[in-house]
Amino acid sequence: MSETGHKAGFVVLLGRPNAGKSTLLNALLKSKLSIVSPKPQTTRHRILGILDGDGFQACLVDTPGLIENPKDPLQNCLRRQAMGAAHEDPDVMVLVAEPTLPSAPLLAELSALNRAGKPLLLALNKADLPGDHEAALRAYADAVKPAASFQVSALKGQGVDGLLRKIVELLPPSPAFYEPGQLTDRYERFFAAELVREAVFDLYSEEVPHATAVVIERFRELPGAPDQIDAVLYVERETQKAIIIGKGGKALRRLQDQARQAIVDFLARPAELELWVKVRKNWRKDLRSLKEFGYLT
Ligand SMILES: Nc1nc2c(ncn2[C@@H]2O[C@H](COP(=O)(O)OP(=O)(O)OP(=O)(O)O)[C@@H](O)[C@H]2O)c(=O)[nH]1
Ligand SMILES: [Mg+2]
Repeated sequence: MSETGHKAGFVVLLGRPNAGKSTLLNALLKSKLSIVSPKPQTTRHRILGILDGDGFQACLVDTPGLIENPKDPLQNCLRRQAMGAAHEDPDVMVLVAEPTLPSAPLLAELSALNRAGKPLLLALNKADLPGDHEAALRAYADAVKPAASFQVSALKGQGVDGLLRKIVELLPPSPAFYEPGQLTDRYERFFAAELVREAVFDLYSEEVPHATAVVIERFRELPGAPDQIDAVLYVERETQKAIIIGKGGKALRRLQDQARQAIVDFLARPAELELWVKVRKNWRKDLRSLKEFGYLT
């Protein structure tokens, strides 16, 4: 124990795309911080969510899904972000998995994560869905040898408190790393960009969400007036730009309305949002663009 008996540490949530890591982060925080979608490869950054509790501070890190075979430089960046978080000496790792039988190469990769000597917890998610949860739990547990396993539903909040109790038990004695009450280490403009991306994932299909990056060009806070936010959506091709804008600009207006509402809910204050769409040819393969958009660090 630290002198005050306080505990604190870093807890990395890892797993395949779509396993429910971001949903679990939000459930642990009881606050919507990380964007979520039914499509894989939604999260593109590490996202810190700071959870203060009675005598502890858990610094929870959501990560991009671990892609088995990256197909372009963006996917390489996502993989590197996630593996980097695993290798930066977290105090606890939480492997978030879906209740389906994992492939052998995936198990081999995941079991390697447990050689860092730090406790690894298994959170078999989506307990509310039908399936052979026991078989999936056994397959993962045999391969990765977690310190403890939990069946949870991040979506319904089931089992999340038990997982949190174990996380807190494993945190080392330490003073807090962040000021009490601080939820994250990123600026509001980062989350505004993420919420625009979340609306793109919700409203468009096929390649469009994955081919879209969002850059906030202006974020002005004005006393007594709504915030003014201007964002540019970068897509890879003219055809994608046409899809985003839609006939007579109808699709773009819908996107703007949905994203603005999400931003207002997040900021808890009025905001105006204006969107522009630009083509940056094949940006997912272009290292300069990946750097500019914050994916290559
Ligand atoms: N039924 C059910 N669905 C869930 C649960 N947790 C997450 N989901 C859904 O699974 C989908 C993926 O959730 P995310 O939280 O975005 O998954 P992720 O692991 O962060 O995905 P990436 O960011 O792409 O790696 C979304 O549609 C969630 O609503 C759960 O406990 N039960
Ligand atoms: Mg995610």
